[in-house]
Amino acid sequence: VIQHPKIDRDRLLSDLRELAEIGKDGTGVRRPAYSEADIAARHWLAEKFRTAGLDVQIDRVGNVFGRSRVSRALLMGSHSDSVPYGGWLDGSLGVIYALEVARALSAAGVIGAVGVDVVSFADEEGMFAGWFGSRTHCGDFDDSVWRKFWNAEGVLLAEALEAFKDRQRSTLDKSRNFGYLEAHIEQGPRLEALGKPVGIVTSIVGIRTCKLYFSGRADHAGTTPMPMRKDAGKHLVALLSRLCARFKEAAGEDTVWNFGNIIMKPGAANVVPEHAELFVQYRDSDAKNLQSFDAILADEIRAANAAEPNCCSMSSTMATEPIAMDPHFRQVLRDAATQLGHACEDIPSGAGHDAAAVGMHIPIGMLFVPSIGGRSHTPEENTADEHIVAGAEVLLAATQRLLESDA
Ligand code: HGY
Ligand code: MN
Ligand code: MN
Repeated sequence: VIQHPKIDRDRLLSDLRELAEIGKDGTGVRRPAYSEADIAARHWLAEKFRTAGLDVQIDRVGNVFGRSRVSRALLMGSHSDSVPYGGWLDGSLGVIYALEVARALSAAGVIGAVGVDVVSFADEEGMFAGWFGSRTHCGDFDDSVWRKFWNAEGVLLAEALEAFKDRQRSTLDKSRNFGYLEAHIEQGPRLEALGKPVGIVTSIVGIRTCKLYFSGRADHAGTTPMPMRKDAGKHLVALLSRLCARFKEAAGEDTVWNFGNIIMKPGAANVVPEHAELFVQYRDSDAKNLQSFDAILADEIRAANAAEPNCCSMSSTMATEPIAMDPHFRQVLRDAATQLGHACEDIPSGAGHDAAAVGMHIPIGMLFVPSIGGRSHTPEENTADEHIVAGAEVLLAATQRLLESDA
């Protein structure tokens, strides 16, 4: 018997809160990729997917899938890893939404020829490499990168992946997954300011993330005369201050940039730094602005090496282009929100999402719910329960329409 599918509000909220217990840190979570808590959360999800009647796979890089037992399905989900001191909803919301939608559709007897596949991608936050799980699943990373990326603790990606060494690889099956739908908290202040519970994402920014390495020579900081020093830190600071000035000069209206970490080694007040690292990231939805920043960075590295041969090198962990959402998915999300009487607004995403990686291969759509105070990537991150429930209802209605239109 086909019934009207319904979000179970209590089950949705309690699953979200239970997941937030894993790696809980105050009001937030600490589940950086492949930490004990991240892996525990993946096993917890696998059990939830199994109980929902989905076929479970944890793959070779830790992506967790719960697949409907049909040959065609809409892929839905997000990620369950977090930044080092993250909030409880970033990523988790989209995964639990997808699970709840799959449960609601199957309880109502709606899943016929076309179903829902639920996923939690691994290392979305790029503790090793941004969107690592989704990009690997989509075939855009081969195993050579396992030996090229480290996390901030100096753990090699290949070593972190030992936890999944007995697992099979997964590959995006385009004949099965005809699209990918991801819901997420907005992580910014716009929906709240507009007083609207739902955002229909228009595009995701392009992102460049890289590390700059500086080399010098360790020496006694009290006895080595200034002209004799090879100071890696001095090169870093000089280049950083030039980047600050030139980025500001070249920025478009919406360009953002960040210097997320500085490392000096050996790291003592009385030792001249032998080695230094600077994390640089910039984002824009206009590819031209990204290219001007690329050029400035390359130019400054050249200038540093001209002043002191081989003192500076760069390695990029992410260089993605802006990507637009599928117009049909956007329309279906908008219709679903309208049908349910939830006000919605078109909104670009300044945050990166797995959808951007998957969207290189199949159509994508994204829905946002408001973030209280616009806060995210901090334990302060939160969303009102009523908005959490509203977003799930819109996602459910949109999913049902997408399944019907594909069937
Ligand atoms: O960094 C980001 O934009 C995202 O939260 N992964
Ligand atoms: Mn995040
Ligand atoms: Mn996220």
